[in-house]
Amino acid sequence: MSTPLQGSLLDGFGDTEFGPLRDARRTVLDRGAWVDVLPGWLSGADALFDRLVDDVPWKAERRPMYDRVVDVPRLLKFYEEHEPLPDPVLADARRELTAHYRRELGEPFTTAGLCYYRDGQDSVAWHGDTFGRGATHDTMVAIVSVGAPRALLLRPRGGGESIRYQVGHGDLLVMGGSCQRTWEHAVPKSRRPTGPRISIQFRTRGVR
Ligand SMILES: O=C(O)CCC(=O)C(=O)O
Repeated sequence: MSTPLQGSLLDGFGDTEFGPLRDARRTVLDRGAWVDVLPGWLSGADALFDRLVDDVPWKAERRPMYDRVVDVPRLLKFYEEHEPLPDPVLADARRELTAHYRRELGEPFTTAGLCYYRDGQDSVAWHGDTFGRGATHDTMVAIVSVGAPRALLLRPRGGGESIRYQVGHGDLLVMGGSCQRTWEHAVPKSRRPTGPRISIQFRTRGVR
């Protein structure tokens, strides 16, 4: 079921500001993984959501599954390292994240992957970002969420109890350390009326 986005009352009048990244709370997971969370990092997130819906050339993809080809249940657009981003706020966010994490990460965030979950039926299955260096090296994936909140789950690769985060309306979640190869993450479908959400993932060169 599709539900229109209801803007947060706390979202100001559309100007975008970033909160201090030093306020992010880190949870250390096992096997060398960690997650930083900073709710409401971005103000003006609902205005950004509206602009991204209109300005990003969203693509519907299909992928083989067993003996069929199925729709990927979300719309996508990936911005390569030197590709202009669709909104100046994304460039500002990437710069802020790089300034804060660079010492620990050892390199800048370069790419931006955008996913548009139109309603609760859109989702992404359990996976780690293991195309490229994420399969063998520690890295970070910084996710900024705009639009309606969705559950983002993490679980240890190979099985174990999952951890649930609720992300939307300008929240920041950063997966770091070995997280992409030792843990998996997913955004499950929701049976409840669920508004649209856009996830913006910043990664380093060679990680996807
Ligand atoms: O929706 C999200 O924030 C997660 C997206 C994701 O895991 C992916 O595109 O690889």
